[in-house]
Amino acid sequence: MAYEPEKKAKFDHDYFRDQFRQCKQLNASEIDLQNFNNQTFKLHKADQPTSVKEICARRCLSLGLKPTSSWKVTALAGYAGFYLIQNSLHDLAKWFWILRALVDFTQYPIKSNLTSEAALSSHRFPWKHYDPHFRKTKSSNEKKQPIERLRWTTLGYQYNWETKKYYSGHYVDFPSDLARLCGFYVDCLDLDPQKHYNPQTAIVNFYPEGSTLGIHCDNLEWDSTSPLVSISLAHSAVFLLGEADRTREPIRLLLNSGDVVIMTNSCRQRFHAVPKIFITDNMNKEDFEQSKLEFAEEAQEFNFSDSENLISDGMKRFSDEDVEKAIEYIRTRRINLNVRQLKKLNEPTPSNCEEIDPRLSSIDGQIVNEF
Ligand SMILES: O=C(O)CCC(=O)C(=O)O
Repeated sequence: MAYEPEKKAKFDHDYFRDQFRQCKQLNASEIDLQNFNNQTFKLHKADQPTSVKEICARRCLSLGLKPTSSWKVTALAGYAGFYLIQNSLHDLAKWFWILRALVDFTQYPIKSNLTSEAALSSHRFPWKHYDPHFRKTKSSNEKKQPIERLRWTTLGYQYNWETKKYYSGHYVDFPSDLARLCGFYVDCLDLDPQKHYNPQTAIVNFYPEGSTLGIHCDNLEWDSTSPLVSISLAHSAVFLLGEADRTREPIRLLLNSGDVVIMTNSCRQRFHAVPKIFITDNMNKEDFEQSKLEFAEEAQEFNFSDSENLISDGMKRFSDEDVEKAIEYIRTRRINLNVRQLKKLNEPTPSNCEEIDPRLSSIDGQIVNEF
């Protein structure tokens, strides 16, 4: 990804930046969030509905998905290669991916904005060290816990935000369940007729209320035409999608929990950004219990054994404590799983993928336990 927020624009007027600043000021109580996307949909909705393959309901549910017939897929006229998929994930699947992001996708050796700071155990295993009640019992100017300062982690090939390079020497296995889910979406929309889709890297973005993601385009992967699959979880965000330059106003969309965006081919060259997080979804304990019940009822109909169902099986490894902590953590946060393919299937690692990241390898020393 290439960030250029502060770079002086090479054109007369930066319409993207104007819209970014406007959206940053939006106030949830003054706007109609339910109808936020209507104007964009009216102006740009493609004439032809995007077709989604009909896949048997059992296969969908095995991945925590609703039948494809109930998905709402929007393609926008004038924005080829952009798709918004709504109503595809079961509520329990949203919880599963939130827990997976927090419990599993934050752990060393996965790199994050925290691991560059120090070899402290609390920075490398911020979830384990997270105490959701910590701030309530200490004075309000107490320092934030590491997990509260976490902004991104990387899966698969590790990306260095300073050198803007991927490093093969820091490869962490890409989660196969996430690859399966993304592959399923790509297949359902028939975006990979040659069956080359193979995600190898992801950035997990953690957005506290008030945070933003600057204007950028995702074109640093060697294969920058393959579908990029982006899954929104917990609270909502305004997503701006512009052109390959910034001379026209971007369109704006509200992304809610469970919404999936796919950007493929030329759409990968478009500038985009997240200027605003809205606190919208009340994901609490009752909501969690309810989604567990509903999912179990549906799964029972199909007589799954646990190992046949990604969600029922996967949920087993999260403790009650993980769930309690996650509820507290996402009270004011959004999470985004941003999955990419780095290189074409069976291609060797490109020569411009450096072996070792000097900045990260220098901190790969012994872990210091803070507590
Ligand atoms: O959070 C989002 O929805 C978008 C994230 C994104 O654009 C990125 O990670 O490159």
